[in-house]
Amino acid sequence: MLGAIRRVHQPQCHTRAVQSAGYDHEQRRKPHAVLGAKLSGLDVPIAPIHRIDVVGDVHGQLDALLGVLADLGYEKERDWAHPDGRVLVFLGDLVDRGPQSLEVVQLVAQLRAHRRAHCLMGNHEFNLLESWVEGKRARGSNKDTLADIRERPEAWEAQLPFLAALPLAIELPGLRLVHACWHIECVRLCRQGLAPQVVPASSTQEDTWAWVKRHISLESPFTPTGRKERLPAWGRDGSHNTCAEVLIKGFEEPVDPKVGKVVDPDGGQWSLQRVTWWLEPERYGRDVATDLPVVFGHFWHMPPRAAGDATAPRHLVTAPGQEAARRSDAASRPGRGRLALGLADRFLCVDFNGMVQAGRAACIGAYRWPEHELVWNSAGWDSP
Ligand SMILES: [Mn+2]
Repeated sequence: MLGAIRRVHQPQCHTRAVQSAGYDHEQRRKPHAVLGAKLSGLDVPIAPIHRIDVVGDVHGQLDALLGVLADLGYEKERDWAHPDGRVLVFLGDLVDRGPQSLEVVQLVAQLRAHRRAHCLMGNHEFNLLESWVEGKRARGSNKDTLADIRERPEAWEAQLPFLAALPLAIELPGLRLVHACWHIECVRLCRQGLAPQVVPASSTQEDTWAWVKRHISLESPFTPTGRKERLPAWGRDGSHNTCAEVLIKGFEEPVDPKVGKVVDPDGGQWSLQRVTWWLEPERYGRDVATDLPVVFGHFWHMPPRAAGDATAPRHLVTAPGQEAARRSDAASRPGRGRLALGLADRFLCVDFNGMVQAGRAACIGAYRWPEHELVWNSAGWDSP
């Protein structure tokens, strides 16, 4: 009975809404066409005892990650405990591009097991699981990691349950965390398929790790063995463009014909580019909530030079031939720093991999909450 209801209701309602959310080709330029349903704010009071550090895309850069963890005050010799009981939240994209994807995954999985961290799913984990477990054609960005999986299968297999269980979203009272895009209608649609695990408060002594866990609002779309069975396949060819993918990949649109193509960090050239959803409220209207800060990664850019430069800027799209300008811009940025944010800084992208794309060192960013502060580290490189 229940199964029959699901089969009749869910796919139809989802397909219509998802198509209008910009998934099919006619609608691709109009992601704002969705009827937004504004999330009601959570009314749980902020407990000042709970303090977190949100870490952006790591992409296999273990040294820069260790640098930023030390800058944030986590103590390696004490099993990565923080003296103030702080907890880390990783925004996903632990793997690919950098030299030590497996070691980064092992460290974050260990941090999670020891209740020092939570971790969301990024598009690189999502795509990796699709190729590794489901046999989907590998993307260029995953190829090195897939080769490493073939070389070190046992070590990677041991991390599969961790990777397959990465959740999609965390909603703390006063803060939203997601890998790429907080799109209200897609979050709502995901909720219908991916009910959050309800974890009641254990006691008044609830620690910060348990408190954050209780606010995971969307769980992983994968089964524990890495199969994508918890979401129906949407999109024209049935293989892509789910609401979950909007949260971890955002939207894309055709590149301006005057620019032609854009170059990605793996050297691939694309005629579609990422939409900077947080900068275009006129296009998104009700689907981008401005009532609470959103911290996300995915849209690699540069660390700020000064206060006022901190709200996520336009995504760094590199057209062929712009590499020299990008390098000189990167050279003028501090490679390591700490910066207090302003009240107007509501959309915060902590993916500073624009530095590595411009030929400088890797740079891992973090957002401290509730201090409302940015911290970043480029593994031994301080200033220009
Ligand atoms: Mn990403």
